Amino acid sequence: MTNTNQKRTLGEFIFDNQSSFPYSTGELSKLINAIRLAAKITNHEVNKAGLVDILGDAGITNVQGEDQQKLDVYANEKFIQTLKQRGIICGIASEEEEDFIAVNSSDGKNNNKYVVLIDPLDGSSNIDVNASVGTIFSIYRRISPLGNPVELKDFLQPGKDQVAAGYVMYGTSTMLVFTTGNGVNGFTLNPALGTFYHSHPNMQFPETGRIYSVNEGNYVHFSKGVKAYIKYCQKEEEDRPYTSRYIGSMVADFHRNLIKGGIYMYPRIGPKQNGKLRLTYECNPIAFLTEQAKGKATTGTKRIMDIEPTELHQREAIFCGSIKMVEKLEEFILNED
Ligand code: AHM
Ligand code: MG
Repeated sequence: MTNTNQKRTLGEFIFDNQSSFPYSTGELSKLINAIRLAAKITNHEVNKAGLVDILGDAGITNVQGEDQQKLDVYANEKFIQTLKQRGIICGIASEEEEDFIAVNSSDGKNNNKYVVLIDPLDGSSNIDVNASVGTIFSIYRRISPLGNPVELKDFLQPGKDQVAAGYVMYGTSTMLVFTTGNGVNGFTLNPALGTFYHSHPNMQFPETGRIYSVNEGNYVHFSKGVKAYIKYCQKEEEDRPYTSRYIGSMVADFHRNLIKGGIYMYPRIGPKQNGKLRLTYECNPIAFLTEQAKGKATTGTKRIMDIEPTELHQREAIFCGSIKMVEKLEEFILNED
């Protein structure tokens, strides 16, 4: 067994790397620290979910018209509260809230420069069956002037302007994986000590892989190119058929593919529909991590991080993962008749 004492803690990693964080004034470090704290609080609740009355439907519907689970509500509150209280952000937007939340100081002004967009508990249909769920976050510098109230445009920046992004996976182990634009690093929580250790340095997608992850129940709605690519994955030829693996929890599906090599797909479901996943809360942070891990993230025809968001809860199709697999999929989409 590896001695965790030999590994750096997340706190040590942040301290050692502070100078390589964009603009390095220490605020981004504090922000990552606040996410670490909220992750630990949420993790504690997720871990004992089967024992207490927190499973199931909270009886409220969120802005997407979906039932909110009690743990969704809990995680949403904890992340917002923790980030607000630390005095390091000027605003936060959550997948579970209709509008962004402005964070003001007591004088009504806010000189903090960062905004956070967060999906507090993604994959919530997995909660009641004790499968992995995750938190996804994305951090930008505000573009409105310091001291002024935060504005919608601060949250609607293209993914390429992110300064940091990451996820927490509440799985067999709890992990925090993030990037500040200098590669992707993963930290595993030692639950006995309550400390994250640097278990996965410099995570990178294998150039290619043998796993494809998609909800094939939606097959009938996919475009011809996507259908043809799925048939290609299933064909007995060279190193195929590939293996189909789909948990229905983006963080868990993405994390597995990052380690083993693979492609995650949530295509458009019908010609008039966008995908299911939200550009700002899910696609952009995952795309930033993908590119930092030497993979590729696209809508099929366009780089995810080049899209200019027009609304907070906008949905997009996404294909991400090992570069060669994503490029092959793009070929099928380009050549569909
Ligand atoms: P959620 O934000 O409502 O939890 O939905 C997002 C989740 C992703 O984690 C997952 O990849 C996808 O929805 C699964 O959707 P589906 O059940 O349609 O395959
Ligand atoms: Mg989600």
